[in-house]
Amino acid sequence: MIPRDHPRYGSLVTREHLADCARSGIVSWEGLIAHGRGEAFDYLLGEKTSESAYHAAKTAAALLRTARLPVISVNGNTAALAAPQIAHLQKTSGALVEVNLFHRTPDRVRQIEDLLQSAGAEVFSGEAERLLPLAHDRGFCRRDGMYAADVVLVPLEDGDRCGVLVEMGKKVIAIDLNPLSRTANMATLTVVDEVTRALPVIADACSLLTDQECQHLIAALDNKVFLREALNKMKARLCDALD
Ligand code: PTJ
Repeated sequence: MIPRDHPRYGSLVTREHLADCARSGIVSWEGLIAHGRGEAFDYLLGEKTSESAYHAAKTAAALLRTARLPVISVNGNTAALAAPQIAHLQKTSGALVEVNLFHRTPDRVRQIEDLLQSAGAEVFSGEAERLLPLAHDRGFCRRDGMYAADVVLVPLEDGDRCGVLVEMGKKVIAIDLNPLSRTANMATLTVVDEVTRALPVIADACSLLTDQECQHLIAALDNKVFLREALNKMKARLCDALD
């Protein structure tokens, strides 16, 4: 249906895929709106990984590599967009992969776990309990998984849970194209990049970084700097467009 020579071919194919995933239940209808917001911010970034985002992704790898119990939290959008990249990151980081949903139904959890498993991820599954102090269903997680984790990666998150995880003393890594979002500002570290671009950079860095490089990256971590650099990048592109 989508002509290959369309200038926005890649973006249209992704939209079509997400719409299919919404029809099958993997992505929530609200997830399509979240994707549109992400696309708008990615336009402002030039749809490329910036130098600053690359550095943030390496720092994310350092946090995952040095964690006692790292967990990758997966929602519907992340599974639909990046199940193979999640499986790859799990292999290089050794993190647990746990599904955590805002619009939670047993059927969606099962569908997303199946999709991740068919992409090669080993999913930490089983009975979830309401362990996080949240009024909505993101409060459900596993006692030996996200609840016990010291580092949690949260791609495409909304702010509430991020804040709660930080209050619980965990290091939270967000992947979020919006540097103004509550999640981006509450996280320990935010990679301001598109999830399918960010995950492979983090995964490769997990394999390549030495222990000493991990320590240096963590010691230099200042999330405000990463957020400011992302905003400056967007500002510069807007100013260039006006010239
Ligand atoms: O699957 P569920 O039920 O858990 O629901 C998931 C959604 C995405 C609906 C839920 O987490 C949500 O409402 O998220 P928000 O509050 O819209 O936040 C999503 C953030 O991710 C926004 O700041 C978007 O800019 C950003 N975003 C969207 N697409 C991408 C992205 N960031 C990185 N890569 C993307 N592809």
